[in-house]
Amino acid sequence: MPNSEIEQLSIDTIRALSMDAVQQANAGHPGTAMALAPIAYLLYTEVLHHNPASPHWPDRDRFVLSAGHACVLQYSALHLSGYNLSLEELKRFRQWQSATPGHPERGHTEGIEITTGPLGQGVANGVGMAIAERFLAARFNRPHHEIVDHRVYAICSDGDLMEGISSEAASLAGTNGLGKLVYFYDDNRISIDGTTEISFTEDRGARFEAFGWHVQHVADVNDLDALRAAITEAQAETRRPSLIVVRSHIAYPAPHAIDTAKSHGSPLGADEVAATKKAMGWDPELHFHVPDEVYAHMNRVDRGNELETEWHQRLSSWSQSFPREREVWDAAWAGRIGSWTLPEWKPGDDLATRDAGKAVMQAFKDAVPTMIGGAADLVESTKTEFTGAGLFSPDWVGRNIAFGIREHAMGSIVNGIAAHGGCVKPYGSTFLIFSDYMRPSVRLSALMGLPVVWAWTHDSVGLGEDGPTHQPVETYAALRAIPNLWFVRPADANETAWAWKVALEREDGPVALSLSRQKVPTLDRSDVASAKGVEKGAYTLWESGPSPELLLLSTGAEVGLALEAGKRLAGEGIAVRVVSMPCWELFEQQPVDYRDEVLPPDVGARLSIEPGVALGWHKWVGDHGDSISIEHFGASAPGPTVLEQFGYNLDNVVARAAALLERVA
Ligand SMILES: Cc1ncc(C[n+]2csc(CCOP(=O)(O)OP(=O)(O)O)c2C)c(N)n1
Repeated sequence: MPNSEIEQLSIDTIRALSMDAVQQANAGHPGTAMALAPIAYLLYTEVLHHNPASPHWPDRDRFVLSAGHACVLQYSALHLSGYNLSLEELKRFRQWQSATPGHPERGHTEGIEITTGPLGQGVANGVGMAIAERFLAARFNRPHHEIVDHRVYAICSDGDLMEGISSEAASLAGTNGLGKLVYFYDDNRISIDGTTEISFTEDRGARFEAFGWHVQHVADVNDLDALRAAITEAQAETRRPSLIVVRSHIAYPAPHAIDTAKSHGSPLGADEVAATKKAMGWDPELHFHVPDEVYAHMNRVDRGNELETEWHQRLSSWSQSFPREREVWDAAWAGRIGSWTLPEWKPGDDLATRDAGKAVMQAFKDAVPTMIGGAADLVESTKTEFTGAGLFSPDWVGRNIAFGIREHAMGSIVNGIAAHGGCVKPYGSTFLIFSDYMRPSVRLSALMGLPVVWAWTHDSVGLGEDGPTHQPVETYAALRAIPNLWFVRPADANETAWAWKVALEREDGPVALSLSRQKVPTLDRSDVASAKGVEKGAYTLWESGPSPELLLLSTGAEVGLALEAGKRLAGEGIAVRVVSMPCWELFEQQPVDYRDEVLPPDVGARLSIEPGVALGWHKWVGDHGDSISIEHFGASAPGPTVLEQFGYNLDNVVARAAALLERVA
């Protein structure tokens, strides 16, 4: 059946708005938005269970535009379906402080679920959302009480499927049978450098079938009935994720720009916009024009209110039957942590901070019953799991996700879980060195301000025999360079408990924990300050007396060494202070009085002790200070040997401190 007049007019309105917005901005990506207008039309008017008047309603369907460059498509659909996104904002596409930035940004534009743009990310984010949906459904639904039941739709492009992260995520989605996923793959065979024949030739559908997906093909994106039929089938398939491969022609129906790579990322030009409007039967003089009947046809506020009201009725009947569960539900959606008791360790309980981390996780496990996460096939080593809480699998919905060896997708999946809501503090874990494999997702977690935890272990050359490929050296500096990421390197077991507390309580961004493979001494808190100091990012751990002349600054496993050196130096009559600095970012947020109290400005003799590059330490040790650092890659040998050889031993710290004092005095 041909599309009805109003359907076609609505689709063409999306196309016209997309062309006009890009033309006005003189920047953006018109081609894909124009071509995919029929999918956006169907999603926003017929398919999505959403409420434009209430974009955060928990049981809404989620939509992810993984091909974030085509965001003008989504902005047009949001506007037309009644979200709080005005035509004025479309006219200000890509302008300073507009609600229509160059790629979709979570928290910036109502109706945008997640920040996309780095290709491939959205594919994995959606997998995270589907994991969250399934977990929450298993946790809260009861027979005849389905309060969690929604789908995750996404649009992805050639670039998304070329990026390896999408294969990682799709493989995991297939393994877990995430049947609530419905992805559209825009098979337009064009990317920036031209035809995809030069770079991307395998059978994508077959690849997804091999991943365990249910794959369908639609020969023409403009055939609404074919799209509808495929969507209905995808929805009916509950045991496998669905991919709908849709053939489209970029920039359709522009007479000259169609099927050209140029239309991917450049405005069509005024003449081509006019020619396209003519081809659609539109007046080329009209810009940002929305026919009244299109507003009337596409607005979904009433329908959305109905859907949401109906869900609230289900929720309240469930709440009456299960009042205790309702409390858990409310805490989960508010991101609230229940009360828990921090484990405490005594001097002599020497253990690796990764082992302390494991104990801490069991201590707060019940305080965050909807916290889920896992490691990239390293639970044996990272020790990050909720013991007894089961595995997340097609047959059993436990709290421990086996991400497999897929760090990049793990990062984005965790971001997707957090963006979904309801699963408090999702986490991902691997060796610190492999944070490099997750860096794009970690950066996005910081950009979005997502409350996630990155738990990284084996956090220095002290890991030993695995050698330089596994030994982080530049990694602390690289992570500290990411804005809005808190990087916490606790000194001992008790600091680890406080570090986890900080991580659980942060609401507006990610916290990275850096934990040791090797045992570290548990500091005697009757002799040194309380580990609560972690909450301030840095604190005076110990000092020989008032008015120090020398500051020893350290993090993580090396704090014990700094303390020993401090005591030796004090024995030699030097007024020394040892400062534990587990989290620079938190310390930077403290009032200047506190910072000056911990690091008195008039003390120039400051020595930092951390087994990584000195980059960044200048900020704390100042012009006169010094750093015991590692400015080269590590080496394969037992950990104590490597540390010893690189200067992390008592004699060297004492000698370097003495030399520094002599120079500065
Ligand atoms: C990780 C990443 N690498 C590169 C880019 C830059 N980039 C944006 S769109 C694009 C090509 C996209 O081609 P395709 O995915 O087929 O999108 P279409 O042309 O169909 O819109 C590239 C390379 C990006 N956004 N993300």
